[in-house]
Amino acid sequence: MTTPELQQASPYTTLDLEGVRTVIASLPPLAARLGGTPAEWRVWEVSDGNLNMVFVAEGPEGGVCLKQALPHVRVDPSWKMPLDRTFFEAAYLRAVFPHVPDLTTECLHFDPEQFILIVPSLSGHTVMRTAMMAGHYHPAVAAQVGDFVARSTFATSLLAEPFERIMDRRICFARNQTLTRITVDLVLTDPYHDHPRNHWADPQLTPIVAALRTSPAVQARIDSLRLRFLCTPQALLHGDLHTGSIMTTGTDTRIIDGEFATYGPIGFDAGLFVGNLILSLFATSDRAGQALHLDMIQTFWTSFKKRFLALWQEREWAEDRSTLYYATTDKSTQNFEKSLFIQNIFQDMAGFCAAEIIRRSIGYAHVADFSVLTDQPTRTTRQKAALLFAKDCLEQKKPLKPLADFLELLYLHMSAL
Ligand code: SR1
Ligand code: MG
Repeated sequence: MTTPELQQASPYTTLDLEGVRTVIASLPPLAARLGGTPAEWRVWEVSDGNLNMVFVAEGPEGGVCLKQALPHVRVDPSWKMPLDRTFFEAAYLRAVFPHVPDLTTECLHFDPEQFILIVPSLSGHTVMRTAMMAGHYHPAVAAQVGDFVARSTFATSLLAEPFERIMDRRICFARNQTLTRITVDLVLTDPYHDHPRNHWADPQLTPIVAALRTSPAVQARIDSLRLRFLCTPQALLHGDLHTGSIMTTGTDTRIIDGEFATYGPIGFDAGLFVGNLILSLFATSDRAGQALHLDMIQTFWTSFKKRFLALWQEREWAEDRSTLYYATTDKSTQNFEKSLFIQNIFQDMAGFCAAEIIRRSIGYAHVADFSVLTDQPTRTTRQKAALLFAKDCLEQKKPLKPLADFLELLYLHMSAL
């Protein structure tokens, strides 16, 4: 897939509900998917994220979800933005869908002039964050997300494909610079400086923000994470894997919204997901709910690691060993290299998880999780605990060893709840 064509035959227009109906009616395979006549279809808007317009259209036979980029950030029209993000989301789906058909949606149609992406609708599914805020925690979902991260990243890494294919894909996604800039600024830079986009309502968080900004260890770690994000193209990342980018029925889970896709360190996707689980954990009052969150973090990591290593093992049975980049047949060298590779992903995961907790608490685009806590002192205590956990994570002198040390640090900060 090449980058979007800039000369357009028909000028871009933002769709309304009738425009959505007209677009779908003009695409016979999609119209057939809905069934009936266009007049019978129900079309409604479900825009929920910060950037785009999203609609669902349903007919007697089925439904589709239509997403269109706006020339600005949806929640802030003064923040102008090019339209090409749906191109990258379509390209991401086309790259990963063959490897995770049970865990994401298929790109049914992409219009490079109107920047419209159409996928099957998920009307029986709920956004994972919404489900968790209502107290529905499903450890099985964490296992599925672990599986998704393992399969989507392994398949698009040098462990699975010749470098020529990886390089071609890197060239394509290297153009996703508007959204990569958002990540570099909003996740990995702004919270550590004074910036008008940062905000927090509770003045009791201010001393922690000051401590984050004056801690040399935090600054150094964030600098190194920013470099890793930009200079470690291990695999094609989803790029925005928070719990609002996951829809689930509790049994069937789909990862959506891959518009931030870019090549980067695998631990970035893992870290954003775990960071959002931890934000939800700190916003959860009952002990049983907290225990389920801990279970989800462990389940996610175990599932990711198991699947990633299994895929790696399968690849070693390739007949042409010259296509392998870790080609040694010596088992102990192999195991050593693999364990180092996985440990590095874990280190990245811990760092990006901390950065995600911080940006979702004091930067731009906070999470809604804490809004379930109506008692202000309780909310303050919990937000402070989450931020202090993240700060501690970034300040660790020795790398946190996979899981046990990370969880110990988490337990330590949970004792403030
Ligand atoms: C201006 S975009 C703000 C945030 O929304 C998206 O979901 C990403 O998380 C981004 O950082
Ligand atoms: Mg999104």
